[in-house]
Order: sequence, then C-alpha cells, then structure tokens
Amino acid sequence: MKKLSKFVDTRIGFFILLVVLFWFKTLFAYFTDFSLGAEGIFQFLILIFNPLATTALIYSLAFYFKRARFFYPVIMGLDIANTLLLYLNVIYYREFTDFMTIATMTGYSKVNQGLSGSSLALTNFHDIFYWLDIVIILVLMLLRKIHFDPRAVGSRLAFAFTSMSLVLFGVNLACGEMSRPQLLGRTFDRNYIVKYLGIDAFTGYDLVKSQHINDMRQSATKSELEKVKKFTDKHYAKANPQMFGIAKGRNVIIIHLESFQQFIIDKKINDQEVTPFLNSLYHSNDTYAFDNFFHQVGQGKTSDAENMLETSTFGLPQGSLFATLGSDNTFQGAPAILNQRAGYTSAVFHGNVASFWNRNNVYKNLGYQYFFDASYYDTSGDKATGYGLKDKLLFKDSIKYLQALQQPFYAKYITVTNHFPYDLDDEDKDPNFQTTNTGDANVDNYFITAHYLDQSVQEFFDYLKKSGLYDHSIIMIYGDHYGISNSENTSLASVLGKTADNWTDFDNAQLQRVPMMFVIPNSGGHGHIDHTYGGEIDVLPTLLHLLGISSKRYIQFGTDLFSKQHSQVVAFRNQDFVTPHYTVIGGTVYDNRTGKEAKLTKKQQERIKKDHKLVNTELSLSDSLNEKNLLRFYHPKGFKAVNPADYNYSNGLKQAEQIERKKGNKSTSLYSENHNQSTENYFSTDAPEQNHSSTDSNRIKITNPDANNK
Ligand code: GP9
Ligand code: MN
Repeated sequence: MKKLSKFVDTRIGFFILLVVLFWFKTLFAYFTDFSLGAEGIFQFLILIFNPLATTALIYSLAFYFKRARFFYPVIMGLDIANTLLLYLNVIYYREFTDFMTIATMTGYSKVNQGLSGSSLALTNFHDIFYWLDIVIILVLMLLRKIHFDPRAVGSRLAFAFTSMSLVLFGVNLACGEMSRPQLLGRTFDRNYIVKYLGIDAFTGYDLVKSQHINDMRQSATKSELEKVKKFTDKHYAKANPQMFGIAKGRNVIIIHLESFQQFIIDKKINDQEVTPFLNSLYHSNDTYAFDNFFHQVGQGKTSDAENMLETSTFGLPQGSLFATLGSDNTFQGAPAILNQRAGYTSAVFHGNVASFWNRNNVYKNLGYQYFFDASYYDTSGDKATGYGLKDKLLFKDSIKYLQALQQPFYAKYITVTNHFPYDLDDEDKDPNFQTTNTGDANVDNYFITAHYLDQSVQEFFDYLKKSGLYDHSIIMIYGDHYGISNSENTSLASVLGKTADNWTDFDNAQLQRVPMMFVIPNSGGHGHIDHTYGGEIDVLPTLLHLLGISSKRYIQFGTDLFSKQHSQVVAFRNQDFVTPHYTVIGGTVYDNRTGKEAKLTKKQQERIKKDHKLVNTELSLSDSLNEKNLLRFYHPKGFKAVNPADYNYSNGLKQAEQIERKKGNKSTSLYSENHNQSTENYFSTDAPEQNHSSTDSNRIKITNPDANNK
C-alpha cells in the first residue's frame, strides 16, 4: 500500500493511475450503458484495449508542463474533460442509441439537438462510478494524501510516452481494420468506430471530418447551384405518356433485395430455380422489369443505393453519403415529395439497428415519418442473423405497423438475410433446394440465402393479396448491389457457363446488373421485360412519373427509364460506364457483343468521348451538390423544406394509432378499413423461429427505451 502511494506520488505514477482509472470507467460504460456488440475473442480484445492508447496519448500531454502547479491542474483538467465527454455520450446514448458528433455537441445538427432536459432525466444511479474516482483523488490531494511531485518528467521521456501511445494507437487501428476492413473509409456506423477505436478517437475523427465539411460548405455559393440546375434541366427526360400516372394514388411498397444480382433471376441450379417466385413476378404481365439495370453504388453500399433511389443524386466518391453528410444535408427526396404532392405516409421497415448507415438521422432529413428498426421486433435467439431480423420475420412482424399507416403509403422494406457472409441456420434452409458446389462457400451459400429471400417475398405477397393491399399498390423490387465481389466472380464463372481462366473486367462489369421491377397489378397487363439500359439513379423520376407526379421541377440526375429521351449511359461510381453498345473500364472500351476490346471508328471514338464527359460531369456535379449542400439554396415550387425535428421514431405504432383515432371514420389505414380488426392473421409463414421463445441473449440488442412499450 505504501509502495503504491509512493508510486502515485510520482508524476508517472499519477499519470498511470489516471489512465488506468479512465480505462476502467470506459470499459464500465462499454459493458453497462453502450451495446457495442463485440463478437468473437478478437473483437472483444480490441474492445478491451481500445481506450488505452488514446487516453495515454491525451494524458501524456501533461508531461510537457514542467512545473507541478501546471502539471497537476492540466492532467486533472484533461481527466475531467475526458470523463465529461464519456459521460455525455452515456446519457446521449440512452436517448438516441448513438454517439455524439461534433455537430450535435455544437448544436449545429438539426436532427438531434444534443442533450435536452429529458435526456438529463436519463441519469442513472450507477453514474456515480463515472465521477467517484475524480472526487476521491481531488479530496486526497486536498488532504495532502497525494503529494505533488516537484520533479518534472524529462522532455525525452515525455516524448517517449506520447510516441508509445501513438504506436499503440496504430496497432489498435490496424487490428480494427483487420476485423472491419475500411472501418474509417466507409464509416458505416458510429457504434463500430467506438467499438474498435473508442470514444476519443471517434470524436477526434469526427472533428477533422466535420471541419472539412464545414470549410467546403462555407465556400459554397448559389451560382454553383445554378450550374447543377442547368445541367439537370438540360438532361430532363419527358415522361412517356403511356406510362405517366398508371400507378397514380396507389400505395408504394419497396422491397430492397439485399445484395441481389440479376444473374440469379431465372437461374437454375441442379434443375431447380433459385428464386421461383421472383422469376414468376419477372415474367408476369403485371410487371415492368428491366434486365439491363445496373447498381451504381460506391463504398456506401446499401446506403448509396437508398440515396440514389430516393434522391436521384449519386453517392460520394469515398465513404457513405448517409454516414458523412446525411445528418445535416438538405434532401428533396421521395418521402417528402410524395407526402407534399400526394399525401403519402412514409415508413421504413428494417431489422437492423437504427444507427447503421446513420439511418436514424438521415431518414428524418429525407422526411420519413416512421422508421421501424430492430427495436420494434423481437430479434432474440435465432430470430436474427448478423445484420438483423431474418427476412421472413421482418415481413411478418411488420404487419402490425404497416396496417396502421394511413394510405396511400410509401413503405420501404430493407431485407438483410441475403447479406455476406450468407449465413443461414439449418432450420431455415429448404431441404429440397440443393445449392452449387463451387468450393467457394460464399458463392454456394449465396444461392441458399437468395432462395430464402425469394420465399420471404412470396409470403409477403401472399399477405398483400389476402389483405387486399395488393390491388391498390405498386410494388417496386430491386437489388441494391453485388453480393459476389469481383474477386470471387471466378468461382462463379462455372455456374454461369463460363470459365475462370478467361474471366475479364468486362465480365465483372456485366455482373453489376441488379433486378429492377415495378409490379403494378390490374394495370392493363402490358408489363414486359424492358431492355433499356439504366441504373439506380433513374428510379426516382421513373417512379414519380408512374405515380403521375412530374419530376421536372426537382434536381435529379437520373431520367425516367420509360421516357423516349432517357439517357442509356450508365455511370459507375468510379467513372467507368456502360452503354447498350460499349462498356468502358479504366479507359478501355469493350464491345458488348463480343466482350473484347472494341476497334473503334473515329466517329465511335468521338461518341464515347462525349459519353465519358457526360459521366464525369454528372458525377462531379452531384458531388458538388451534396458536399456543399447546395439544395439548401434551392426551393422548387411548392416544396416545403423538411424539418427533421418533426419526426420521432420511438413509439411509431402509438403515433399511427393516434392519427387513426383522430381521423375516426376518415382513417384510411388498412386496420381501420378492416373494421378495426388486425390483418396479421392473413400472414402465414413457415419460419420455424416464430414460436421459439427467446431464451438466449439478444443478438441484436434492443436498446430503444421505448421499444418495450409497443
Ligand atoms: C445493414 C444493411 C447492410 O443495415 O443495410 O448494408 P450493406 O453492408 O449492404 O451496405
Ligand atoms: Mn446492401
């Protein structure tokens, strides 16, 4: 004991004491207040060690103050500030299941105004532990039980501490990247950054990023907006009069097929269709399907797809637009347009936590009224896989919320089960479906989860038909991006009737096709498979026109797929592109008919040069629009800017029921139309989990405090 107190009386001892105490406090927060979901021993070890490097780094700065009367106040000040940051995050997390960004702290964020009175009410008895050590140390100092060490730490030693901490942080970062490639590049979820690097590193990273964004925005001018507007006006494609308004007034149901590629459609394995139900939709004369439709996502994957589909602007060249800019950007997207122009109610159903891809914030800026995330469903036990609730259960468990929405609604379902690494419990596998035997587990399993997804969609469709929703809905089904990455396409080659040996970049590019179908029941039976080339950027104008809403006044980079003037130059995020005749990859032009490098006439070269320029221009104008948040300067006729503060995603069902009650017999929800009877019994699923009582701990922690009251 004496030895210990002697040690603490040295500056290095005191430093170590504070570092260790703060380390423990952070771990306390990790295991009591946050739910970071570390999986496996490696992640667990990273979690345990991650507070150490940054804490040591910050506290080592005190060593550069030679005089005791500076050293002690500085190191205590750092400790108090660091504890305060941790503690504010704890409180914030209790309300938002998220960490505080610089924008929230400075009150700049419109989505989350930081800590409010009600969040301060979220204090807990055990919060004492966050402050107790500081109080005790201060008292011990006052009572002169801890003595000030007059001997300064030499500059070299101080520097050694700082650099050691930096090295440690480097190791920490490398481990994080190893466990989660592109951890910082993609920034999918603040929870992940904290899980791998800790709160201090997250806050520092966020500070640098937000500074960069602020600089860009401050320099933005209205004239830049005009440049963008001129471009989109010039490229606007008039609606096809035969298609305009054919789905007017209908509910819009969007089914996001996770990681689903077009090549699965109609694919047979061992003489069996992988996705018989989706295939039947694809060939139905109620369906307008596109077989030359490409995903255009960048690092933001799902979130990029969502952004393109709902705003008709591109994702960013690096990272995810949702994650980096989505908290504060001005959007003029589908939910708000449909609400304001045609009275639509908007909702998202997704079985993962709300913070993933920053959706909890972005959806408010998009004008989504409801977000039924993981906290709304029982995700315990075997009901979820890595990215959330299994698809069959998502559809089934969503009905009690869906039926409460006023019609017409715009409802988006984001499935997750067909996500890498394509894990599925045996109980969910169809014993009659035999997958491939390529030797590449990802490829073989991909077909199994795709088959499961197909069954899930079928069960949902059966419900839509039984409940009557089907007849007055338009159901839009799309794949968000590839599931099999380019590096694995050679394993896929044999399944596609090709060989791995002569697999080329051209083949990779062709595989970026994803399904795009508009199912419009009872609309004349003119549905067919359309060979027009297009991509995710084109969806919003297409959908708006089908709903009889002109898209002309908005800034949108895509064009209506049904329009005669639609541009068939499909840009990838890395500036490669595909047209009906050529595929251009890194400057090499391939002929689509042969798959070989094209021999071009002068005229063709000119054409391709023009297309290339178009691709570069649209991508860079879209980037400038989003990075500089130029839409804040744009006020299309009749469009009221979205106010994120209007939305609160807890108690969604209660909110919807309140509207039902207020509207009385004018309520248009399915529940009201069904004489206040639930339609849940119209849903039937063969999901084995539905009757399992949840005994083991939640795989996806339900952290929303309101979740339990639903
Ligand atoms: C997670 C899900 C997956 O919520 O949408 O996103 P992805 O990894 O495909 O971008
Ligand atoms: Mn995805």
